[in-house]
Amino acid sequence: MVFYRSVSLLSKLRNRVVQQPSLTSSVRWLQIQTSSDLDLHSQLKELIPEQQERLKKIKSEYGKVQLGNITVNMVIGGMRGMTGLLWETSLLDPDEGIRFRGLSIPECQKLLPAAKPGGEPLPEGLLWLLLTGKVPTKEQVDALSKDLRSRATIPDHVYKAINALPVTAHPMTQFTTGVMALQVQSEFSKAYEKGIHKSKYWEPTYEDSLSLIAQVPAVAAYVYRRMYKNGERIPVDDSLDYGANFAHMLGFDGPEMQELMRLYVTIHSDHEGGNVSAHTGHLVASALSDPYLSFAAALNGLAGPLHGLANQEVLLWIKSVVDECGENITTDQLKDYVWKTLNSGKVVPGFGHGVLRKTDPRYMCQREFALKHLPNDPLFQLVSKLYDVVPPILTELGKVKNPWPNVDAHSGVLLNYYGLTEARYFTVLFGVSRAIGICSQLIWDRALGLPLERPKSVTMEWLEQHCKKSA
Ligand code: NMX
Ligand code: MLT
Repeated sequence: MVFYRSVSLLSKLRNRVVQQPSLTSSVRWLQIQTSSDLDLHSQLKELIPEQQERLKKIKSEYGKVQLGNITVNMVIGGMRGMTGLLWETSLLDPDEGIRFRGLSIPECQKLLPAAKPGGEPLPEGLLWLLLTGKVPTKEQVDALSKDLRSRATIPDHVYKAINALPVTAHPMTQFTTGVMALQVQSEFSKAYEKGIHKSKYWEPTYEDSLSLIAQVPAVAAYVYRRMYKNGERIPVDDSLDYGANFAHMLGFDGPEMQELMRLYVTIHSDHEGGNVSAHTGHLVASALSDPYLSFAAALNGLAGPLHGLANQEVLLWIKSVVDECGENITTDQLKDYVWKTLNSGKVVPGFGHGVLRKTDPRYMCQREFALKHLPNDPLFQLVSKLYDVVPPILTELGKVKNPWPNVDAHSGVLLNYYGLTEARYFTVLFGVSRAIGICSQLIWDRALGLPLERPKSVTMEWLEQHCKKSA
């Protein structure tokens, strides 16, 4: 039965690849899982040698091929457009948006196993896909869910470390502190101290990564419960999948909130390698810092308002619009409010992107979720109005490269609708999800033997002299 389903899915995918030739390279080794092996670790063990060979061949055959010219603007402009990282788990197209191992978000929604027929993808399935490049069966996803649940218990000192902070500390500070406290259990650090051979680095990295992914929801949920629900902890429920369990530990058990959490965790997981959090995690891990240290560093980048904190900023900004103008705001009032924000030297949160040049497909799938489940919610209607009002204004500014909404423009109103109203907490949810993408790539970083990251920097004087010489 599983075999026949797999074969038919495989042929659907093959058709897609044939219809869209530009995708063939990104889905070169994407397959539907045909093996009945339920163990992710042994699947990876099988895949790693072939991918190591592939990288060796790329190095020896194409090592000297140029990938573009580096300009002064790139060096002083945040390295935009400069290709400089190997990141296997996902690839971002400026117009089309993210593909996870070659699959777009709508394709993931169709192909990855769900908790119920036609439901949102299970994040464990995405984790399997990111790690192996293969779409797992429901049985494999269930086995991975079970493995993650078995790793989910958090040592007591983690709660104590968080409790040492004032309860008013920002939720991201509390969350990162919890992740740092988890670091004492790192298998990679212990193995390194004992002198592990470099060919085996990926194995303790895998152990740390899976444990970290398993444990971040409970750490995150504790931060939420401590800050907003008198510190009453809700334990893991062994009957629930990863996304539903996270919602449950936060205190939300409704089936729609469970579906939202599955979708949320899936779509925020990975956005190729150059975004601030992923790049930071990858950079820190390149020094052979273990996954806990690397991911905690990544979270500190995610906590910045131009990156993950934008999801908090969006809901706070939307609520400030409502406070000032009421829920039934007219288009002209909304335009005035956007201009007021811009004229006071602030950004309009949730709009723009460093790479994307169209509406973020992560925004679109959240919009579809809202149209299905909460079409009459006033804040959703305000978000829809902003979709009409903001892009022309940002375009009028003349300097914004992408006036369209990103993932953060939509997530807050969905969470708010289901009762998760505390905007300052939102970036923690993003962080839980991002553990899946960053840790998946860290395993491959070690499996492929990627080196210490160390780009060259220059001074303004160096630039002036270099440019005068080459003029
Ligand atoms: N509102 C106002 N100004 C903007 C916006 C915006 N939403 N987006 C870009 N600009 C400005 C930007 O500040 C820059 O101005 P200046 O030259 O005076 O410094 C100018 O437009 C050119 O910026 P871009 O090249 O279009 O964008 P860049 O790649 O530098 O930055 C973001 C990308 C995402 C940081 C930027 O669009 C932004 O600040 N957006 C709002 C914050 C946000 O939503 N961040 C979340 C991104 C997604 N995520 O989850 O991480
Ligand atoms: C992300 O998900 O990391 C953001 O969209 C930012 C980015 O890709 O640069």
